[in-house]
Amino acid sequence: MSNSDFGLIGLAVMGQNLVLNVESRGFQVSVFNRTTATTDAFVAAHPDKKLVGTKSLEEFVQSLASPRKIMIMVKAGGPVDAVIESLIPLIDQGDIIIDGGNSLYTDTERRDKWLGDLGFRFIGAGVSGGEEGARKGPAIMPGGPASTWDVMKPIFESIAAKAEGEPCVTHIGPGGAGHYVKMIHNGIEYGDMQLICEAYNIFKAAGFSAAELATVFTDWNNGDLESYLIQITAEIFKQTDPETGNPIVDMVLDTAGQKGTGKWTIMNAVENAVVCSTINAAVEARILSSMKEKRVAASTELQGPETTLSADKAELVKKVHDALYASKIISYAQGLDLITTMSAEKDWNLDLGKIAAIWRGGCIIRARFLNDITAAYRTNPELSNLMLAPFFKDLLNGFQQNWREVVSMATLAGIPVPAFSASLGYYDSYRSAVLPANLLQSQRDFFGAHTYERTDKPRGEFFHTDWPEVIG
Ligand code: NBP
Repeated sequence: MSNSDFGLIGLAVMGQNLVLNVESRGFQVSVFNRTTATTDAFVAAHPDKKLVGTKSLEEFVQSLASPRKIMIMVKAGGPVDAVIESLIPLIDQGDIIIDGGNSLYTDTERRDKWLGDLGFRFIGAGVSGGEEGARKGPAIMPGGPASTWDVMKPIFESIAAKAEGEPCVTHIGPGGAGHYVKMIHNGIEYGDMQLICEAYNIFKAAGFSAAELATVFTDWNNGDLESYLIQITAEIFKQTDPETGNPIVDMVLDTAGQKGTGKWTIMNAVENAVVCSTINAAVEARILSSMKEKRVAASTELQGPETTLSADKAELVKKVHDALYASKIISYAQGLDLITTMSAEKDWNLDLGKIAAIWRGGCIIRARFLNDITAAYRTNPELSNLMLAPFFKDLLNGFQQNWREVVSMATLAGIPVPAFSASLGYYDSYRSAVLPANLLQSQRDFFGAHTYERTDKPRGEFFHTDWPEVIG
């Protein structure tokens, strides 16, 4: 039987759910997994579906209609190369391989060239939405040749989430652009999660119960902060641990894991001289959280302030709302700035309006305010920084006072707010016509004769001072 419309390799959580999604749109799907017992169990569990289970890659490839459309959904890194190497002798010129995992975009660029040189077609597609998104409609960020995207478009558009009637998938750009944008999506996700955790930590210090927290987050989800992450946070606060009867969140150990996309985002930001301080704070907060034993030991050695947090609860909710929303705008402004910079660097010609639009549904960072981000970039595709779009500028100007009060209040009470304060630091630096870098440049000239420009001379003219010698 060689008539399946689509084939998928890698039947773990994401693969299985994507297969069921594709099948539910009327396509016949062939499946293969390295451990064939998984394939057997999966196909047996869905006897009424148009699935073709295969036990070898040869059988899998033979079961697909031409040109073959093969999606790889295995662990990122070496396994993707291993699967591609095994496929190469079996497939024909013009067949399409799609890597749907969280691959590093530079790996995708390498594979794009490798497969392109051999006459095959390759798409590196970021898929976001976790298990539920994969099953019901993820956001998909495909990169590769536009002509290959045209072939894949009907399937991708049918399986993607829909937002405001538009599918949450678009051709992002050539080569590794799709996986690159997925990486930034994940970096932004890190920022969003950390900002929510800092809001929670302030409320906890102010004596909010889990039930009160559930109410706050439910209310926020009914307002301008509406988003998947705020929604699931409200649900988390409602859950009780069956063993102890305590809120489940109080029973979860405060050490966070990470798989690497946040770190990759930060490394790329530094390489491109773009500030992503909110995401950086989020990555570092996870690192610090993982040092549980060291933190416990230091907690009895290093002193904090005497002050504790006392505030009117309703007033605090309003102030933290403003601090969270303002910091979130900064985080997106930084992530989108990085995309803009890389787009120019790589000549990708990325459309930020389209990218923001596909993040409105299916993915983990889906949020009401992505409608406003989409509108901002559709109105002005050349926007230099999201903070300066009229809608967001007005919000920031309105939020900034409460934002400062929250950062000060938390700092005085010894509650760590690294992402709130990093965001505020970026905001204040960006809006400063004058920064103290005049002193910094003087220091550089002092010890290294690095020269400086003068305030009273045209830019581009460089000066040096003969500084006094310092002994000792
Ligand atoms: P995993 O990332 O846990 O990978 C498991 C799959 O990879 C299994 O099918 C396994 O086969 C296969 N595999 C491995 Br491991 N090494 C292999 C090899 N050398 N050759 C062939 N197959 C190999 O699965 P996942 O969580 O479904 O994620 C798949 C991709 O999607 C990853 O890149 C992930 O980062 C990305 N992603 C995941 C999520 C999520 O929420 N989980 C969300 C978005 C994106 P086996 O059964 O024989 O061991």
